[in-house]
Amino acid sequence: MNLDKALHHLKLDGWCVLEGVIPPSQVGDIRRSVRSAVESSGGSVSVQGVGARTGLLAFDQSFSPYLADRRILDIAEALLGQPVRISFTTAIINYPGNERGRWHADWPFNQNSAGHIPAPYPDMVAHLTTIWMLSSFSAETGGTLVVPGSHRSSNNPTGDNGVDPSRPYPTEIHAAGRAGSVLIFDSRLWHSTAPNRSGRPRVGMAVRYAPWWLNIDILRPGSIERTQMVDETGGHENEQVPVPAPVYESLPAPVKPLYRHWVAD
Ligand SMILES: O=C(O)CCC(=O)C(=O)O
Repeated sequence: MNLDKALHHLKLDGWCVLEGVIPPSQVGDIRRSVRSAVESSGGSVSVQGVGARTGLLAFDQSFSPYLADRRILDIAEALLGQPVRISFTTAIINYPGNERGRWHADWPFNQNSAGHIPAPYPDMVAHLTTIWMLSSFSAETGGTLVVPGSHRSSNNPTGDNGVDPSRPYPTEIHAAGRAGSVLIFDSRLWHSTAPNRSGRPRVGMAVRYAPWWLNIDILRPGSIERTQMVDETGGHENEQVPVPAPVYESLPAPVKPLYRHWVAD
């Protein structure tokens, strides 16, 4: 898919799939490496049967060369301006039999997060979510559920918009693709964890790309924003540990600018 077509889909549908971002010859090793990072680091569980590891880059760098894939950065720069930064790097494993998740839009549009743009939010692209298919995604394996076009709404089911977050939505579909593909969507798009009905874990990775002008410091442990809006209020918010300096130094040159803002002191 070329840039114009991808931008067209993102504008109208809110999502599209880029195929072959990780070559078939590499994706098996990366899947095993990410799975091992989740399982050896005691990753958190958000939905029953789903394993996750936030701040994944501190634990595993096997996938790092692909984060600066030109097709992804061209889309991100066209929609967000330059420079673009990575805000989240989280591994997600749907184990066979996992529960369905709840409809939500991602940070900063999730109204349950301490840091959010209050609904009704303005109609602009402010954050991009990518879900990396380290296993093949399908209706059977638990390919992410999306509601096409929902990014054009100024609210989402976390914001009491009349849609039950726990129930199927009539126009929902599964994002599907071969291992090595990347689902990219406007973070306002309504989406949900899907049940994995296959016999194998579905391994994925959520990487989010933010514009330079969006304040993401609430995600950083110890920041003023996090202290004020999460620690002092007891609110709920995602956390992304900073990248250790030796890990940052080891990153490929094109990837370093994406994490320069998030290196541990
Ligand atoms: O792993 C998936 O398919 C969906 C994950 C998700 O909903 C999220 O990271 O916000």
